[in-house]
Amino acid sequence: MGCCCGASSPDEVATPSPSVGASVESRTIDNQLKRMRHEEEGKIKMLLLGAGESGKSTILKQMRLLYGTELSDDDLRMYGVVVRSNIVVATRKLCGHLRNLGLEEELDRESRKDLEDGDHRAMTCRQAYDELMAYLVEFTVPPKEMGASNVEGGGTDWVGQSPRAGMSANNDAKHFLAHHESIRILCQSKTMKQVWAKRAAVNVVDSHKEFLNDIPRIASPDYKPTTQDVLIARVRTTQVVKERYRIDGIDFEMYDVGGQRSQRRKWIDCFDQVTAVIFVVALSEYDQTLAEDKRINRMVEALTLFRHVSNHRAFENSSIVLLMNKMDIFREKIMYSDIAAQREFSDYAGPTKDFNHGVAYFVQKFKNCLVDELDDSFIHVTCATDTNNMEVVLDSARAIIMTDNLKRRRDSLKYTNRGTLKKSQRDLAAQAS
Ligand SMILES: Nc1nc2c(ncn2[C@@H]2O[C@H](COP(=O)(O)OP(=O)(O)OP(=O)(O)O)[C@@H](O)[C@H]2O)c(=O)[nH]1
Ligand SMILES: [Mg+2]
Repeated sequence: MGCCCGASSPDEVATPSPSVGASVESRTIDNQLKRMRHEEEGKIKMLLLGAGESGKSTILKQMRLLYGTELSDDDLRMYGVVVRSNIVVATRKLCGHLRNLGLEEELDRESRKDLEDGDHRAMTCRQAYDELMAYLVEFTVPPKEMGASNVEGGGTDWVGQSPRAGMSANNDAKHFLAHHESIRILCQSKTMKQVWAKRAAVNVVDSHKEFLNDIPRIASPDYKPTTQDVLIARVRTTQVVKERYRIDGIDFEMYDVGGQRSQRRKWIDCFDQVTAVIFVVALSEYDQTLAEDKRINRMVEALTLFRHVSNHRAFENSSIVLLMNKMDIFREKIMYSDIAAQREFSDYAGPTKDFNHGVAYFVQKFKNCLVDELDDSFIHVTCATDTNNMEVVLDSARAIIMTDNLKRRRDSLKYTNRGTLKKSQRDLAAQAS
């Protein structure tokens, strides 16, 4: 956000004549500036804001990877459980969607064809689907018994259970170990590929495709999550998370909040003395609806939220950095999901399947939400799961925030000082008359 101080126009400000008073004023400004610079060097408070699933926590994970301490085995076990549970959640949604799309017969045909072609796997894709529907979606049969090695405390399974991941994730992780072969077979089917292409209606996390394509590795007893797995693992934020990092001698205090509607009333608690808001938007979600309200388009929600945040009084003196995130998914998605085909974005007049035009269109929509001009240097197109990209973006955002903050404080001082001088002149005039 540009400078937002209540500036008076130059005509209103009386030019001070050189005097002892003026030089004292100028020394005072210098001292105040020095103090503020020290304050700045002491702490920069940054808020990560944006709608649910836009990528805020992933950015915080990148901060941890780039500037924080290494993840412990306990952390990795927790993420291992989350990854396995993410797969089960995605499978449930995709199986339900396959049925709703009326593709069960298609699956039957595919199974028959596989058998005719001499593909005699232990299970057909239809059998895999039936098993998953029964155990994971409709719960028509009790949970499968699992070998002791896969339960309680780990056994020979490195990940085992993690109390930090919560009961529901641990249960899903157990289901994963019991049904991973069926999940793998179903995900490889052509029918499931059709379901995947139509996933927007059921809000499957796009990046979880990487997990679905890598089931045997994740099911292995030796499985230990990689950095990429940690970045792709999804845990909905339900508490305000505060973390501190010391970067180049400066303390950064980062706040991550839950973006879903039910979480937003907690935001206000961290609105005080904010140096910068990093507003995260998922570019790829232009054709999806909210997890919490299926009637509302996600991009429309992000625009409404951005308008509210960027014009909020609490951020009058804060920098606003806009991250247009999930560019990797956006690049892929525009190839089959036309922007102009979305009712909310039917005014898109650019060419179809064009990344640059698409990005520019959405950037302009966000710029239009602001009263002040948002300089392009405050906008980045990002992929939060790509550490190299995020290192460059976070470095550049840090630099621009520091510069903007110093400039805005200087301007604010200048105006305050002008106000003081004007008042002294009025006092002198009053005395003289
Ligand atoms: N492919 C890809 N996936 C991303 C990107 N950014 C985030 N994700 C994934 O999107 C999912 C949601 O990201 P989060 O960081 O949990 O989103 P959030 O904004 O913190 O969501 P809330 O906590 O609900 O507010 C995770 O599975 C991430 O790995 C990106 O740029 N590209
Ligand atoms: Mg989060």
